Amino acid sequence: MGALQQNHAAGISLIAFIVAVGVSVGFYQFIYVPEASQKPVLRREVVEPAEITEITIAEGAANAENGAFYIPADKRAILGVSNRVIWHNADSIAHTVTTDDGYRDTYSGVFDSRERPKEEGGPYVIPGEDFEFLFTKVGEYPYHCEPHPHMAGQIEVVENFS
Ligand SMILES: [Cu+2]
Repeated sequence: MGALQQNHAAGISLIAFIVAVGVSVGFYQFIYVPEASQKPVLRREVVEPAEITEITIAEGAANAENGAFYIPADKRAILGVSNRVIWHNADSIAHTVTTDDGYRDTYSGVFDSRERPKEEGGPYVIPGEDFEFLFTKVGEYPYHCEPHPHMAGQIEVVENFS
């Protein structure tokens, strides 16, 4: 091989190397990274919101004439700020907090106090006790009490626009 041909071969190798690097970077940037970021990774403030949204289960709520059941019946929570909701049972009998439409949160599971294991207080929210649920998506979440269907409420989770 002459010096010119050696240079030529080296040039081709260099070009092949540059193309290979380019293909690898392209694969990583345009195929691998977008696929990896499709996994449902929740923002820290969504998993650990700074504030709690509180609902009270009213005294006498089992009675349909009571007028007050979940207080407030409609409540807005902000995703990443106050999307952890706690229901406190201020009544003297047990109630549930049960989704109307079978909503299952990808992080928290089914929105229903009856889904809780016994050691976490389930299935009922007994007098003086709490039920808490972390909503990780924007949406409207209607719910009711299973033994007392006249008890109805709704949580609306909105985006944080501040
Ligand atoms: Cu009830």
